[in-house]
Amino acid sequence: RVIVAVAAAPKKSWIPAVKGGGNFTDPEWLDGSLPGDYGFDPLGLGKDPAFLKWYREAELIHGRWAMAAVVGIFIGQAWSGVPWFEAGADPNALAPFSFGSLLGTQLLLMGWVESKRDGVYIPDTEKLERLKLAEIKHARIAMLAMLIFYFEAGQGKTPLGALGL
Ligand code: XAT
Repeated sequence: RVIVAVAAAPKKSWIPAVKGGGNFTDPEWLDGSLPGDYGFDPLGLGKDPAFLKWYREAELIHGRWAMAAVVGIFIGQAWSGVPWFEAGADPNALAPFSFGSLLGTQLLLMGWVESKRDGVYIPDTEKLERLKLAEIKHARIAMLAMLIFYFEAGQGKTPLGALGL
């Protein structure tokens, strides 16, 4: 146990260490075993291990949707000129492609992904941990981006518009 503690890199914390010791110590339920654990849980939501597992699952799923959404919001508007928050408003608006091409594209892309399912690529542990950390970091920044997109939309602004594009 001692050897592990000595060998492991010091865990990064969300709050810089305060000289002379602050009031912040990482909660013991955040032991660094989860990728992207910086000891941030002031409300203690993850105290119960079952909840912690559930919250991590929710964080990942929200993050993956948000990552897809951020890309979709940029590409959708660049492609069609329609802001993401108006895309569903016009019942007469048509997608710039037919249902057939949508279905065909879907079949090709999903078929390709599914065909990869058997010979699953399993990176070595070190690489896997790096990828997991990258995923959770990208997921978090995408969720933050979505939050900002919502505020922007409240002012009638789009991400592309706000960038002056
Ligand atoms: C608190 C304390 C606790 C520790 C900790 C804490 C903080 C939590 C925070 C959570 C923030 C979550 C966010 C999630 C966003 C403080 C409680 C860590 C800060 C911001 O002790 O918990 C539609 C049509 C359009 C095209 C397209 C479309 C789809 C959009 C989708 C968006 C998904 C967004 C998500 C955002 C999550 C359909 C609108 C692409 C799918 C999942 O035309 O936009």
